[in-house]
Amino acid sequence: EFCKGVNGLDKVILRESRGSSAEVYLYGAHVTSWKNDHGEELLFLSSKAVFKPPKAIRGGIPICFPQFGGLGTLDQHGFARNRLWSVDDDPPPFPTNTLSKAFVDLILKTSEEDSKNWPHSFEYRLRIALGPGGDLMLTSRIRNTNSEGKPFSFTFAYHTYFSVSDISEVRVEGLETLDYLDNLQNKERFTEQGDALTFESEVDKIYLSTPTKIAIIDHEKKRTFVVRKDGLPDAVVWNPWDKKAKAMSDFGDDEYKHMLCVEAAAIEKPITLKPGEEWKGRLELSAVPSSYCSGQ
Ligand code: TA6
Repeated sequence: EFCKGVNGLDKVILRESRGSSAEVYLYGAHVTSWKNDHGEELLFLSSKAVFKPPKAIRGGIPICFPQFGGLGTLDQHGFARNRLWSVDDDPPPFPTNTLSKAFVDLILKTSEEDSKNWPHSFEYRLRIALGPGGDLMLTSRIRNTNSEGKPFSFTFAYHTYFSVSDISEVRVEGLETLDYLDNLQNKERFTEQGDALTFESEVDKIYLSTPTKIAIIDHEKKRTFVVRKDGLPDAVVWNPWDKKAKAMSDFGDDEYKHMLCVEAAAIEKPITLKPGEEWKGRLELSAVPSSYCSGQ
């Protein structure tokens, strides 16, 4: 269902038959809400988020493309999250495993403006879908449409902000013992300790060669988010904590207590596409009762 969101920005609301829902702005193809069938909001969206281009919306699932972070010549996290996407009314057939009646297909193509900073032509098609059990599925297909034979490389992340009741009661399973680059220590490489991650201060780590499944356990809510990913070998874990939170104008001083970013990404090894080649990056989020999921 198409409607107007904050500041009159175009928004699509997806509703699944058993009651789960999601909302996505055409601005940035930005998912800003994902609710379970009890109407509980599962994503964090800052109360101070600015819905005003070209500022990225603070929260939900920003799309970081064609550059993650400040690693290259473009603005932080590239430009996809700062652009107006269009509805893709001629999508190529998506794999059947995105079976869903509640979905929207969006597309972003090269613009004159962006070609100045990123001289490549691409088509980025994104399908956002709600599965029968209320899972949220994002499928990105990025194709190199350069005519004069130039390959291009990019880094990528689904910069997902999960809503948690209390960050000090959250555990992350699936990243223990892995190597990571620590953004707080000059991106130096370290190895994670042997048990689940817990949080008591600012964290900004890029985990490398991560498993396809990561669990985020919210102890208080007895809820586990399960992140499943395909084509995305890395995972970023970020919480700004108090000092950085205060320094962000579009982020409440105390909001760090109620969010955690776990981002399915491709960063360490940029993805290179020859003309005509297409990359697919899939993210599937589910929220299950913890009693069911802990230890799995
Ligand atoms: O995902 C972690 C990170 O790269 C952090 O370093 C922090 O900059 C965060 O992204 C938010 O970036 P943004 O440009 O959205 O403020």
